[in-house]
Amino acid sequence: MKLYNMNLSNFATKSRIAIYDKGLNIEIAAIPGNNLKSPEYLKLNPLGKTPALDADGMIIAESEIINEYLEDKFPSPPLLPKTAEGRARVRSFTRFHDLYLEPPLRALFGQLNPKSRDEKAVNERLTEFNQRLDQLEAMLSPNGFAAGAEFTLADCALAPTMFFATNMLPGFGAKPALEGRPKLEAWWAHVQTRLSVKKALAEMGEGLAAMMKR
Ligand SMILES: N[C@@H](CCC(=O)N[C@@H](CS)C(=O)NCC(=O)O)C(=O)O
Repeated sequence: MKLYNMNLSNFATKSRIAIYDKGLNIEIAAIPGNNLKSPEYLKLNPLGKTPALDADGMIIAESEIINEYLEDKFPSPPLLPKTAEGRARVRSFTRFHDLYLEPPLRALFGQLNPKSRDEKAVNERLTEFNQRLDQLEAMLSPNGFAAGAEFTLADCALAPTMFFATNMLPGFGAKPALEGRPKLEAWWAHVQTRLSVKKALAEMGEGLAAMMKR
């Protein structure tokens, strides 16, 4: 199997964390043509997004579908609880991440340059993102990882986006993401001790440093 990856992508990092945590022998591959819209990559993944998994010939797109597939295919060690209720709890985080938390942060990527920044749009997105962080604070378990004492797909989804949040918000002069959010602060410190997260976030950091250089 092969994961079509970009280290700086929070969605690809979400799937790399699951792969590393399960200790899977999956090749982490560059995007064919080094471009998400190259004809050779679009042929594999018409969405032109990263990540995509080549599961021995079947291409699976969308990070959460990839992670759920990996869980189905390689259930041990598990990244989902055994009970239906536990699974629903984890999935409420992954869905919250994809639908509500990440989009306002993503909308800020195009506003990084202070010279061309649309201040009104930035303020709107920051307000929305802060509301989402408050909702996350309310949802987080006080027991170590996002959904409880066990590391799960919820942590895989949230950690890469929080990497961006903690690195990006100061650049907008915004209130730091962890300030006034004690559960989020405790979770963020704890999740970074997980070796799979440590490795994947270090790779994101390398990707960020390379982008800043450019
Ligand atoms: N919902 C998708 C989002 C993937 C995504 O947007 N990836 C970004 C990189 S972080 C990308 O490929 N962007 C290029 C584009 O949208 O054209 C997933 O969960 O995999």
